[in-house]
Amino acid sequence: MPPTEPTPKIAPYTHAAGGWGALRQVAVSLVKEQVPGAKYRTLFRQNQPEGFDCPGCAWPDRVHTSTFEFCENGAKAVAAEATGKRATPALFAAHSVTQLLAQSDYELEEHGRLTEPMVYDAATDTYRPIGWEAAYALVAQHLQALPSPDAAAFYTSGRASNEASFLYQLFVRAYGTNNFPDCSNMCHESTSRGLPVTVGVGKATVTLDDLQHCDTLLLFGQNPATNHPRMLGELRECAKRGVTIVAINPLRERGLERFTSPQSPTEMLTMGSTDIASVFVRPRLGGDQALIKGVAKRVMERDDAAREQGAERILDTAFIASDCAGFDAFAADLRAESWEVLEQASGVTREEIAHLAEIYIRGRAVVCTWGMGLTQHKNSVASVQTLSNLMMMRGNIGRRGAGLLPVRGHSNVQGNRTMGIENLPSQAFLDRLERTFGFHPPQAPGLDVVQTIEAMRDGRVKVFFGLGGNFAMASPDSAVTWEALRACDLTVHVATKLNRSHLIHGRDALILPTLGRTEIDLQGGVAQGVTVEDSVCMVHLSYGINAPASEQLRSETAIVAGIAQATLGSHPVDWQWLAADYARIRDAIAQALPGFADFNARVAVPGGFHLDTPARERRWSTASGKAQFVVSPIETDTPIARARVLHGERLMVLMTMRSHDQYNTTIYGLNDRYRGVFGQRRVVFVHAEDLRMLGLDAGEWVDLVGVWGDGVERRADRFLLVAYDIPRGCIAAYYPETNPLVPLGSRADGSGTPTSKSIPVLLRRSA
Ligand SMILES: Nc1nc2c(c(=O)[nH]1)N[C@H]1C(S)=C(S)[C@@H](COP(=O)(O)OP(=O)(O)OC[C@H]3O[C@@H](n4cnc5c(=O)[nH]c(N)nc54)[C@H](O)[C@@H]3O)O[C@H]1N2
Ligand SMILES: Nc1nc2c(c(=O)[nH]1)N[C@H]1C(S)=C(S)[C@@H](COP(=O)(O)OP(=O)(O)OC[C@H]3O[C@@H](n4cnc5c(=O)[nH]c(N)nc54)[C@H](O)[C@@H]3O)O[C@H]1N2
Ligand SMILES: [Mo]
Repeated sequence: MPPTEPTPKIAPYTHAAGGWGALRQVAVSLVKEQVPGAKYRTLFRQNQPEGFDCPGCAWPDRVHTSTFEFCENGAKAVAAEATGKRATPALFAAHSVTQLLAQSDYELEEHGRLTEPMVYDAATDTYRPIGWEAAYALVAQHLQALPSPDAAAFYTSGRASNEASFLYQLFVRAYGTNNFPDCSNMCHESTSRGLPVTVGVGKATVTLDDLQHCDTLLLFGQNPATNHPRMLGELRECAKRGVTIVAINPLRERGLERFTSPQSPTEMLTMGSTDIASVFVRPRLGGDQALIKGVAKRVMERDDAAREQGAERILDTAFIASDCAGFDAFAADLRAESWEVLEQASGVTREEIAHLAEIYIRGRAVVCTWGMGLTQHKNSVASVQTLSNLMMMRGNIGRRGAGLLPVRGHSNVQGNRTMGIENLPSQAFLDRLERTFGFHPPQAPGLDVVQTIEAMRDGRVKVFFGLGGNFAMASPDSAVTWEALRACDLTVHVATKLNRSHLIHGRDALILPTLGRTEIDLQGGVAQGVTVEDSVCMVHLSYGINAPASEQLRSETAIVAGIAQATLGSHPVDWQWLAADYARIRDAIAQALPGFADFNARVAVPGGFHLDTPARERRWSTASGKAQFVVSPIETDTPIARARVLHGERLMVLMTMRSHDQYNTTIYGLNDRYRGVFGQRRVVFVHAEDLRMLGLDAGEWVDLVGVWGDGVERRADRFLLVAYDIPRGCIAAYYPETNPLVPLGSRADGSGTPTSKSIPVLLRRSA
């Protein structure tokens, strides 16, 4: 049974984010997951020195946390992993794969933790148990039989530890391919491809310390109350300090308005709250590039005026002269850009843009953060680069209290990349692997997520291996993705819980159950810690504290080592020896990767260490050796613009986003409390005027019909219309229900990220 509230309803939420509502939800999820009493202490060891790193999100911790860092959604993530429910072989014996496929995604995960390795048996259409060694042998046999290593693809979701991911990439490269599709490709790739061009590193240039010293915070395209709740604590401190906080988001997200801190007894008792953002700027979907460019243009205009009047300059001319390249072309492009184009493309008036520019100019130390609202559009790389250019104009990078803060999703997605989970590895990285391990790594670029789907569909990739995640549900264009997975010779999933990806399988298929981060990982009788890297590049240790969900579980590191040994023998390293003590893997990492010297010693310090980001020290690892200004034209002939010509004002641009009760494809419940949605997920948020224009009423059911223009029919049926405060022409609905609408061919320029937040659709009244 899905976790329905008594009756589905839409009821605007009028309270602050956090507070008692959040606390009550923690109790609800502990009871629902049947978490055994002894494990409640799990919650209190989350993100504390000597506890485990929360598997929820990648928001950093303050080093000296003394009290329980409360977070409702972190607690839900922990409860989901510490659940008392089990998906044992009996479940698979009682249900064929076809029967399981008929269950909802919620029901699949609700079966609880996987307990034994399972192999697909076509004769009975069921999964049945298989021993670990036999499972490794089956993978090895398939990999060895492929015509080329490039006929296999190795997916990673962002929870794998540094140790597991390092060993994984070493194995895959020693096997012979760079085919590393990963969740980043669908997430912050526009950041990871965009920033290296401008500032030389695709990561944050700030630490939490900088948040304590900034005076202005610009938050782009992020919903922290739901997705990074611990960030609200920092925002609250900033607000109390008088920091000017601007939320740039088509939606007025509740957590950006007001927040009651569960850490604050006074606020909890007085039902008080802290106002967070003082200013809201609401671009239309995908309008950020034009908005940011407009702010930059206004900064130029103000500087031009200041120079003429002999007043104090607005630009940080010293920084631009000493550290930057390409400024003149950038400035010329800004001066030539038309305000009409910028207003039209951003959906924000010139006056509002000027107001935002004044806020930016007044800031002596500006930090800007961003999430998926900035990265999942066609022009996302340009948006990220224009944003970093705007920050460079006033020297807001590499200075205390100022800098760039892309807020990552999965708890170790950033560490995965650092470890080499990267389909486009740099030559320097490959050379270091070669020097350290004495084998010649593959040099050709590998496939990303979308390219992997295309290659499986076309028969060029025959083995799909997933280290975590839910590829079938998280990927775009579900019909094509499913067809692609089903065309494989072998699909393998290392997972904690059952999900649909395990049921959309190849001819042979394996489910390999693994330890979660909250669980004690014993190797040779010794508890192992793993390391992770958060959004501000702090690397620290994480120790599980719960007993494993089943005695048969193996760690991801052990599973990778087992498969590597079965496939390659002890080449180029003794896999089992490395995996027997994770400190050995960290020694190998220290040898192979820059920045990790003395890894074991440095990570033993509580709180861990900060991984050097050169831009923070104003060292620029760019092609020019300088912080690079980039000219980004505003594109007007886009697929959406063409669809608008065809469909007029009836064309709606859809963003797919997270509700409060989900972790990506894992659905915890059916409420989206802060947006006033209860007991249901198939809702679509539309502006009241657009409803009137379309002749539709709130409360009616509609089908969403894709109009990407490639002749393929894409639709998602039966969504409840909700009148909502959202810019005209823009609509919103939840992921992953809407993934069938995301066209495989609709990708961000320069990063290949599926454009999950700008999908052209029409609304049709359901039959
Ligand atoms: N509880 C919980 N925590 C999570 C996750 C989860 O599912 N549940 N997922 C994790 C992962 S992998 C990630 S990547 C992060 C995601 O965290 P977010 O980046 O917050 O993800 P979304 O829910 O996709 O929300 C995107 C936000 O961007 C806004 N937005 C959409 N389009 C635009 C636009 O064109 N411009 C602007 N300026 N804003 C826009 C939306 O209104 C929304 O507020 O959270 C991580 N943490
Ligand atoms: N339309 C649309 N699509 C999107 C997005 C969007 O905003 N809109 N967002 C994109 C983003 S930002 C991301 S990051 C991707 C997410 O894509 P994924 O990372 O592939 O998806 P998740 O839902 O996070 O994966 C959940 C599964 O991971 C497994 N799991 C959980 N913990 C562990 C663990 O410790 N080890 C292992 N091995 N397995 C574990 C469980 O079996 C669980 O079912 O989706 C992307 N897809
Ligand atoms: Mo993500």
